[in-house]
Amino acid sequence: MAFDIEMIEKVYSNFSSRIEAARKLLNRPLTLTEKILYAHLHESQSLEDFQRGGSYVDFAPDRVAMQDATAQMALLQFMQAERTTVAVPSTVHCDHLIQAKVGADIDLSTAKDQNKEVYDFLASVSDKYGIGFWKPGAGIIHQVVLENYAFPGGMMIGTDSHTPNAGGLGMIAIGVGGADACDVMAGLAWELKFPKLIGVKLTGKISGWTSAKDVILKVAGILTVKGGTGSIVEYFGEGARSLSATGKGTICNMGAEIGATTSIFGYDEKSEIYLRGTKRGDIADLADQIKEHLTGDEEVYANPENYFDQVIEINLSELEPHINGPFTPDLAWPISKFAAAVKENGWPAKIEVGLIGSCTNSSYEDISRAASLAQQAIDKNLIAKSEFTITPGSEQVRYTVERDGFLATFGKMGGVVLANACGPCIGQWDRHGAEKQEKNSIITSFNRNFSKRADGNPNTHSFVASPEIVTAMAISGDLTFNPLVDTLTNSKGEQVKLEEPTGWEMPVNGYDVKDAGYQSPAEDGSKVSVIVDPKSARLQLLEPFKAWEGTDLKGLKLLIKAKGKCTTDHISMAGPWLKFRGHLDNISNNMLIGAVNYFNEKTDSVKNQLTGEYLSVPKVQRDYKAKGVGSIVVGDENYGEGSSREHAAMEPRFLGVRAVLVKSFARIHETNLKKQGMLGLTFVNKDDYNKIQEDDSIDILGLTSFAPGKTLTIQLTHKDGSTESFAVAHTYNAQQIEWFKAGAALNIIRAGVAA
Ligand code: MIC
Ligand code: SF4
Repeated sequence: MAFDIEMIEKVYSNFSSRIEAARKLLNRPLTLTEKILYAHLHESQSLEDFQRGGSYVDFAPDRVAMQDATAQMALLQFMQAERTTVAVPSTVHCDHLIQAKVGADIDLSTAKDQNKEVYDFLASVSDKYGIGFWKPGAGIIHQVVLENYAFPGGMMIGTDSHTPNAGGLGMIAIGVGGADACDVMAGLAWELKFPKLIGVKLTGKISGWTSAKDVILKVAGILTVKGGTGSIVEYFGEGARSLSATGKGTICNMGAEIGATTSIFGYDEKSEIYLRGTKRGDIADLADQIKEHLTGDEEVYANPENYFDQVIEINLSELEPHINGPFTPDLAWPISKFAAAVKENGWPAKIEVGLIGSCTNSSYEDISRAASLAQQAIDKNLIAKSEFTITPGSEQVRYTVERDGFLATFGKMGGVVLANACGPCIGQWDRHGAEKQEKNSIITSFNRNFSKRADGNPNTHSFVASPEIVTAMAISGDLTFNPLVDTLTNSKGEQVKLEEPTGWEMPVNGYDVKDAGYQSPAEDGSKVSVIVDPKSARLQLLEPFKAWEGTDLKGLKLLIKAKGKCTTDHISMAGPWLKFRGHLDNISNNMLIGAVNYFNEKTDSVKNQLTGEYLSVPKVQRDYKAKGVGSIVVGDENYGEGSSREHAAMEPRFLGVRAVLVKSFARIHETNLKKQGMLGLTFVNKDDYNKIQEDDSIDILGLTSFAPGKTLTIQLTHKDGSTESFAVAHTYNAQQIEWFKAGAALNIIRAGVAA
């Protein structure tokens, strides 16, 4: 079922010749990233067409993976492409829609009930078009992909920003919006701006309390949430070779939090151990034959400064465990400095809940190491002070760690095992008491900690750490506890210390699973019918967006000038809204409700320029739409960071916003806007952001000669009648300008099919 050895053979058979050609052309040794990218150039693209850095390049990915919350929109779009099957192996994973409330069994059956319509839709579309379907309960997309589909040297796109998790096994795996997935499944090339390269050299060896997670927590602190934008991060060095494949997966997974296009490690002994351990020895055999191509050239790693745009060196032997947060994943604290930071900033020291698992950290190694601490708590008469939950990443891991007794150990410590799904990580957490909005702290082994993300409470201070640290902190119940040096008082009044965690990289008795939760598609999908009830509140067939009217856009109203951080969670919140991911009209009612209005510092309260009233953002925009008035959204730095969800681009498009003008964009969101026929523009001079006033009427000029590399002009007419204008930049290439003109990229595919 799971892997496609023939496809992999085909990919590998191209490797040597392509890489040799690239080496000759560039006349220098190559990084691993370059090798895999060159090996996956689309046939329409010749090697000579481009040099590294900046330009758009067409690629031919080997696979597509989609999770349920984004697959709905991806597949609704794919259905319009009118193909009989997908052009590359693709899978759907039901993980995001399962709410965490009581525990695995009950939550899973409730989810199957509540989401039946959506699961049936996804299952039938998968069946029809030849897509592998992973049922609810099978696990979280990235863990299931790592265990079954990731392979060294491969290239995959996935409709989720943490798709880079597969980089742990040497794959270039990139998060995209559903429209990109739709293109690749329809057999088209996939375009990406050729990335910059950041090299991270790992020396030394990890030990004691430190784990792979701490590498990325440290890197996030160095590079910040923007620092990886437009770059692929390649890890190498003896330290890299000492990390397990799943540990590497954790590092690559959370590379999404620094905005990196993806992250990658080379193929090594640890990759081989993992492939063989997950019953994919035949892939390991094939990879062994072309080993030298599945890592960067020796000269590159010997003198990385000559081949990477930026090099970071981290000595794992000296790396301390880290805790990052609150509210942003790049606020990095070495554990020795954390207690002081908690006190100085007045963060609530009491830890309400510790949560381990998720797509980031739920390997056998993670769980066994965390369980070793839970066992110590039991042996040393310590009673965990915080609540504690475990979210396994896949049924295979869950089954194996249950068999090996770890889940029982957590149970004795008071832990609750949640379903193999995203649950609390994406606001699918029905946390008792969250509605009171009390200031409180939680600590998780997840990757993101934006405001309101876990439980909808803006006052929840969420911190991110390794599963080991989360477990130790949950035992202590206190953010100022440092397990490396501090003692705890046990139930007998004695002072006890937790020893360093221990665990196993791979299960000694192998992985096992009874029912992994996979369903293969029908041999002949033509007889499968996909039904969408026109009255459904959760699914809605798409109507094509209108083509551009061919003129400059004049008299647009300012919908909102967003202040500060505006992630996709602020633009299209998840949690309670996940249920509308297949219904564009309904989900549009959450548009930008989390963004802070610059003019009144409030969320979800903007001025309707036609009536003067302050109302919720979607309400105001619906009024503009009804009256045929276009609008514009203005934002700050790294606008749209976070998720791959294209709803954050489709909602404004659907409701009649014409342009999004910001200081800078996060990569996936910028592409999503372009694909949906929106204008995504950036200030040439960032201070021009200050010129925009609440009652402005805005013109976008220069569209009739819209061309790559050429700025457009914004003209503001202020309330007092005065005007100001300034230049704005864009990154549209010729093809993307066509998307804008056609009203959306999909309109072009549709026209192609019809022709
Ligand atoms: C996330 O971690 O934010 C999500 C939920 O997995 C998203 C995808 C989504 O919004 O459906 C992501 O990271 O892309
Ligand atoms: Fe799911 Fe959280 Fe991972 Fe996103 S980051 S895929 S919501 S577990």
